[in-house]
Amino acid sequence: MNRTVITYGTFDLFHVGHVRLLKRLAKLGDRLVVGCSTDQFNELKGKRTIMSYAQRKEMLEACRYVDSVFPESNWEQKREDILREQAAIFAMGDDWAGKFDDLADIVEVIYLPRTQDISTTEIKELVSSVKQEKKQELLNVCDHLISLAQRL
Ligand code: C2G
Repeated sequence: MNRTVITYGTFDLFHVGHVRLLKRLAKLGDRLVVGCSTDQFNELKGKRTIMSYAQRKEMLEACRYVDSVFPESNWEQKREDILREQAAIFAMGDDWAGKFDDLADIVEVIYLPRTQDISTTEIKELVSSVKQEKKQELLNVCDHLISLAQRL
């Protein structure tokens, strides 16, 4: 009997935390379907993504643990998705622990431990700090050149 697992996420700047979650979810059943948050829905969630919905969907579809991807555009659609996909298991990382227990009347709800020490937010912070450093280096060089030019 085909056992479908359903999950949701933004999956921006796809990283090893996402991969390890999808790998564990795929092992829970025969088919893994993913609701990927649209750019409009992320705005609603107060999230600005680096990668567009189309790019994040393409990344997920390229992941061998994922069988299909559909758009997540609001909080209320999960019941409909679970019935449409005939999902037996609904699973998320434990940063969402307890948040979707209300679905337990139609599906088995599971929360899996997140992968520690990696997140899209941390990657964004790292990139912006490198950018900041580079900017400062450049400003220092400019100052140095100006002081050289002033001595001419
Ligand atoms: N995740 C993980 N380990 C990490 C980072 C993320 O296991 N180091 C998991 C999260 O727990 C989540 C999934 O990867 O189950 C996707 O994470 P996000 O892209 O941050 O998803 P989010 O924006 O929280 O969207 O309706 C639910 C929302 O769509 C969830």
